[in-house]
Amino acid sequence: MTTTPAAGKASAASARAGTLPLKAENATVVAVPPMIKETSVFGTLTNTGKTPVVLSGVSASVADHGMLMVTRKASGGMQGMSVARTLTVPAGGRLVLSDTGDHLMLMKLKRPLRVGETLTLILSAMDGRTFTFQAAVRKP
Ligand SMILES: [Cu+2]
Repeated sequence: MTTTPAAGKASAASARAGTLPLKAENATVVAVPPMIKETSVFGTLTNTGKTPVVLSGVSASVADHGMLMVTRKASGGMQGMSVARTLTVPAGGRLVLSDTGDHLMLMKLKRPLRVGETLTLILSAMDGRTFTFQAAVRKP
């Protein structure tokens, strides 16, 4: 008789979920003055896989937490950004992260960022897969 506890299977699958089929280009963390405790992350994500990658989170050791953001024109013509539960990188396609569109944010920075330093960021998907990439701190 073989039994496979569903919960155990799920957590093991999550631990072994692996790496998302993504590439990051021009990944940039916007340099902010030391008193500013949040910043944005821009760049281009390319999905080299055959299925969409649905991102559900971002993290970095320099920040308390990260957020996925979208920027949309509101009815008054002003641009407003809001938190998104997911961002999707289409199969074989790209997601451009910019100040006028989708982007990532790092919140409650634990220390000032230095222009020119490289930070490690981790994107995660609903299925537990992750993608670790480097982003340079640059002035906007
Ligand atoms: Cu933002």
